[in-house]
Amino acid sequence: MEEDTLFSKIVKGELPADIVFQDDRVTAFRDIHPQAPIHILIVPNKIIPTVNDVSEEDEATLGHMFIVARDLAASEGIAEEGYRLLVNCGRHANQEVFHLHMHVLGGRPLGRMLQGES
Ligand code: DGP
Repeated sequence: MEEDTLFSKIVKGELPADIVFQDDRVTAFRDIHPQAPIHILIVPNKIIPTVNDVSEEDEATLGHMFIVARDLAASEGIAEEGYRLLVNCGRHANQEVFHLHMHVLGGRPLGRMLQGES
């Protein structure tokens, strides 16, 4: 049997989280350490550890994550001013939780994309 992740436990309701959206493919919840006024994580309900592990059969779910991001940006009131969608993959990107997730960040100007870049 596949080993649970922190996020698969949240998906199944075994760990508490501030869930803002859930359907049969994805779950969205507020990040426990928000880095912006709005910081939501969208995760596939199915465990995909990293972007390196995605397959063709995940295409619809991954596309659906963008639709959910769009709708959440609208409902959270950040669609017009703009927001950032971010997916970390692996060590150089500081990925902490090995269950693929899309960060939705907004509610303030977010600066340039990478720290230390002019
Ligand atoms: P990343 O570095 O891309 O793997 O980001 C992991 C994010 O997950 C990080 O912003 C903090 C968040 N996080 C870690 N543990 C929990 C948790 O138990 N609950 C929630 N809601 N978020 C968590």
